[in-house]
Amino acid sequence: YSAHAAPEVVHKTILVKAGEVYDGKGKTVVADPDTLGDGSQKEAQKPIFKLENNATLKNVIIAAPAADGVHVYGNGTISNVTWEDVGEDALTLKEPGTVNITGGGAYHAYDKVFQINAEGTINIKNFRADDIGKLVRQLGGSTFRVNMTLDNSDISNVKDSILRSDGPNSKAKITNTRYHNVKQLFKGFKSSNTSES
Ligand code: DGU
Ligand code: CA
Ligand code: CA
Repeated sequence: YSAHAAPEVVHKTILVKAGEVYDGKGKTVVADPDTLGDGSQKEAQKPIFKLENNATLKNVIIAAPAADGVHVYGNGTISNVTWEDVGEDALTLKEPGTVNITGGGAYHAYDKVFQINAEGTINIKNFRADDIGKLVRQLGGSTFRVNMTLDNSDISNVKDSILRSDGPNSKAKITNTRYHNVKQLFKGFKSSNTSES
């Protein structure tokens, strides 16, 4: 007897269609390493979840291997999702949109947690992250406009920085957040585009 159900092994990316809600009701999922990816730093792994525009993902624990996590195409709502052991990265914004991430957390990301590959906004609130490289990374070398906010969160053991961009047009704001052993809050922004309070 065990109090915990075995994790659900996802063999093929789960599609959450435009405007729909996927409620995991607290279940744990892992990637099939043979079909989605082993969660290492190898590129071109597949996501466990693909969210179309205005889809919602909630109440899911993503354990190892986590492959390429969650891909968001447009606006997305992520609520109470925990990445126990981040794969290549945890979530990627693939097409312009706003992603609202509330509750949950991300642990043991060798490099990036949230990867932003398109113009947009990422709002992170009531989040916990520990043992990560970066919490948010705008695609290296890109100059499209990204707006990052982090509020009421608890962030520890960050090797590089919490919010990272190379884009002179991007903005970053951190409010009401606790840190422990964080190398840098912001990296690669114009300093007039950052604020912390
Ligand atoms: O060399 O293209 O990390 O979407 C850089 C790569 C990198 C992306 C990104 C991602 O920026 O692979 O996973
Ligand atoms: Ca990558
Ligand atoms: Ca990736």
